Amino acid sequence: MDKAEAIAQLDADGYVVLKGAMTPEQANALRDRSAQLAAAERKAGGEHVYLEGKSQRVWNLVNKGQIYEEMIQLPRVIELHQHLLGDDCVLSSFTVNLIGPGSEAGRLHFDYPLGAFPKPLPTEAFCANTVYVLDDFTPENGATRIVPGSYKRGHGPDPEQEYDDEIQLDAQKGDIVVFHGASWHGSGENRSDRERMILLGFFCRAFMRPQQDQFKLARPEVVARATPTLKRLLGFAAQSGMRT
Ligand SMILES: O=C(O)CCC(=O)C(=O)O
Repeated sequence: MDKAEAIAQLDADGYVVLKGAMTPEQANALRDRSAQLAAAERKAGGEHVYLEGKSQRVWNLVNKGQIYEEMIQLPRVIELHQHLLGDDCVLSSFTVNLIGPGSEAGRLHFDYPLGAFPKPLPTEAFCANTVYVLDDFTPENGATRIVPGSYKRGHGPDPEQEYDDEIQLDAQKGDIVVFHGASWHGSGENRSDRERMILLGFFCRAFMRPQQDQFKLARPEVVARATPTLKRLLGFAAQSGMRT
């Protein structure tokens, strides 16, 4: 799928699946490193678990391995976020999201900080997400659910309601999904006996406060070797005047 086709689908449905956007080597390296990090954080304590302790997030991936620095700035990912959020868009957070066996479905929602916005929301995006698929999605293993076109409704989902037009993403290990941050989405119930892993590369407009302060958190060695694109994503071009 070329860039124009991807944008057309993104604008129509609020999401697009980029088939085979990672090489098998990249997907394997991301999965291995992310599994290592999740296990190490559990062992060390202080890990972030949720959904009754059956699911886990690992935060701040930019600092946790060079492979993440490379993968967050894939041109095919960045060009779609720039389409949605402007050429100067920044990284808001980059996390592992591991849905363990027996996890219930996550709540259907739209992304931070849209809950705090006046409604109705405009259809223009203020934030947008990227799903790096590291395990084949199946209907049983917690594949991400999404309501196509929901970003045009101007408000979030009602958590008490079921939506007939909700679907589960059909994607395989190595695919990347980009979606408009106002698209209603959530993780599926994991009825399988294996965990389901994705990465979430979350972006926002340059004038907004990111979910994690990438500018302050980035380690000096990450900044020292950062490409101009990564530096911009970390917020180096988006700081307000610092003259005293
Ligand atoms: O893991 C998923 O499938 C979706 C996760 C999600 O929506 C979130 O963490 O905000």
